[in-house]
Amino acid sequence: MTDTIFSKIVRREIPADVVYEDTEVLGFRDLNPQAPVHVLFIPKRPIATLDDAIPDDAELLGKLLLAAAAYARAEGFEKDGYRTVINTRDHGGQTVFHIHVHLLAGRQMHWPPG
Ligand code: DGP
Repeated sequence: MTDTIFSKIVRREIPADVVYEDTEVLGFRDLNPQAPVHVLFIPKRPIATLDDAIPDDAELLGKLLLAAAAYARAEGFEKDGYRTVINTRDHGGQTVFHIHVHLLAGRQMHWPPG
């Protein structure tokens, strides 16, 4: 897949407000936050979209979700709750083609989304 801005963030070629990191996952604040807390969790090894994920990616995808949950718990959001979102391609609203989980917290979310 082609390089995206998120791979540049992983390589520290452009700055980001990194709030979570382990060997395979990076979490950093979204540039355009949609909630008081809006963090993006990405695998350091890029996958373009959820649709591009294959069975061999299952463990990595699981780690992505568990990283978001661990961060939310560490920040104390688990009691009130939070939202996790993966946008996929055009109709999903995806703009950066390096898979990412949005973690939104700190306010009441509504359903259905727009
Ligand atoms: P999506 O629409 O699901 O592809 O979300 C992409 C998000 O990435 C969007 O909410 C804005 C954020 N974003 C785009 N470029 C940058 C950047 O350079 N730095 C950071 N921190 N966030 C970015």
